[in-house]
Amino acid sequence: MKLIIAIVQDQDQNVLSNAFYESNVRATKLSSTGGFLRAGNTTFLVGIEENRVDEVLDIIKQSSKARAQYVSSPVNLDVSLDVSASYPVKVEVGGATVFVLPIDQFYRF
Ligand code: 2BA
Repeated sequence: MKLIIAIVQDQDQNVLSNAFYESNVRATKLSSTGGFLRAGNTTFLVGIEENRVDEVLDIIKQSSKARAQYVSSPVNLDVSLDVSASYPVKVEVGGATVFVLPIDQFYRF
């Protein structure tokens, strides 16, 4: 058995939830926040048999899109005048960040 942790953008979470449901994949959805953009994203926990890991990875791949986001980055224009401004920096986010971990034991009591 494996634990798949998938971090996706909030815009994709509904599509992914539905795809898991239709494929009979059990998942838990957590609201999370990215450390870099400090924007909301969604983390899915999926406990799955080893022979279904590739199937789950395919579902995640199909349901997650990469998108460009812009972050305001402070820039100092002139050190001597201490004038600072910010300019938008383009960041490519996603599709999905996925970890696959071994599970030692799994119980449902
Ligand atoms: P955030 O941390 O908000 O990062 C959003 C996007 O900003 C990242 O997209 C990446 O393109 C960029 N980024 C992140 N850290 C950066 C840095 N130090 N310098 C320059 N650009 C940076 P993704 O890589 O697709 O990541 C999407 C979200 O997945 C992340 O949101 C974070 O919540 C999670 N994530 C990504 N890598 C992770 C890791 N190694 N461990 C845990 N969570 C991770």
